[in-house]
Amino acid sequence: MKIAPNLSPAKKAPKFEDGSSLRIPSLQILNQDGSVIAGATVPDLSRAQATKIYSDMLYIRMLDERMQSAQRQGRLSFYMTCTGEEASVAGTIAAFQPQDMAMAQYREHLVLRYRGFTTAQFMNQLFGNLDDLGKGRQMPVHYGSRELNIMTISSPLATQIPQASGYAYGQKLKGKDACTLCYFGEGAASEGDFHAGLNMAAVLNCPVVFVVRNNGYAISTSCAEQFATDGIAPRGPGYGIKTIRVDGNDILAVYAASVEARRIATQEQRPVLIETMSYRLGAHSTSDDPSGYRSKQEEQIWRDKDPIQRMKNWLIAQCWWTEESDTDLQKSYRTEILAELKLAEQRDKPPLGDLITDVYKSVPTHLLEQFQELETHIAKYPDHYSV
Ligand SMILES: Cc1ncc(C[n+]2csc(CCOP(=O)(O)OP(=O)(O)O)c2C)c(N)n1
Repeated sequence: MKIAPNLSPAKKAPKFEDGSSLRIPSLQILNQDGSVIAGATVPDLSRAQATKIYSDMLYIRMLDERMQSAQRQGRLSFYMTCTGEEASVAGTIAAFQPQDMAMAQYREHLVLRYRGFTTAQFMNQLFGNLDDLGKGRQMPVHYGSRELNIMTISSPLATQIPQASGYAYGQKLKGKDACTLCYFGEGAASEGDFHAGLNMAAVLNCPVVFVVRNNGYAISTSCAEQFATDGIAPRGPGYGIKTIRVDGNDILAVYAASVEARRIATQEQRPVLIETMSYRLGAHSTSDDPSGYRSKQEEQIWRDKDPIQRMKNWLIAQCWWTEESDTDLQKSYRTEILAELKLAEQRDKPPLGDLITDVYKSVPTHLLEQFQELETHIAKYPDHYSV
């Protein structure tokens, strides 16, 4: 829906708007103890789907713990965790359909898990081995799966945003019951691509749902240093985009908003912006140390709002889950992850020649020359290379 500029004369003295009157509240349904807030509407969620969502959140927490340790042990070069933000990712992806395209930033591996990416597939990518779908050409955590409709991660911030608008425009032209789900952090929303992508989606009425995970920091830069407004949500209406802000640690609030967002995108054929308010409990990546830019007290405040604990409390209150089933599941996930980790790190690396294939139909001369130089270099310093 387009709104024409209001040209009616303002009769009073000049009045400037700075957006301070537009403060968007956060939808919340669950209290931390798992009880439902008085008057809140609980979304329709079956026991099977609720326990699947919860199990996947738990799995990613376990995976992140194990892989963070593996990196510290020197077995893995790099890793990024989703810790603290699991509900923001699980509650959104669960409301979408397998035919919907998902484009993520890098902290949303729960999307892959939810759609069926296996532990072996995670490990093969992380170790860049022969069975990695990306043939070992990407840094760890740059997953992707054509089969699961998940676009491969690329680290330059916000590039996926205009791509998502364009992809959704294609879905619109094809008239499919499908939309695009696009994730990014609040830091990425400072990139020009954010503005280009959202404006394009609004003007062309693209069926795309943008999910901005507001986790408080862009590496060491806090929200207070990133923007002068009330977060990212107020920007949505500026583009004519239906927007909602949710408590990102509240699985029911995230899910309820996402179900409606998908309905708007596919049935009304227009974009939606969801801002999930959460906190990155871990470091930005294994190369970061948050003790240099934030306090332990601040972290503790958010640890007390843990999204996994909150959902567990709700599941137990529903009589859908027990502490015993929780302990058993954690144990089986740990065993599976460790076993696959050991297999993946021992698997051979892809052939070096894979480096220059796939992008062009036939390998161009300049790449061939670079590859030959590389081979000569490796032959000269064989001890430096394990390939
Ligand atoms: C274009 C670009 N600029 C800078 C970086 C370096 N960089 C990587 S992650 C990051 C912070 C992103 O923060 P946010 O979008 O809030 O996501 P979060 O990591 O908090 O999930 C920066 C600045 C980059 N990858 N790409």
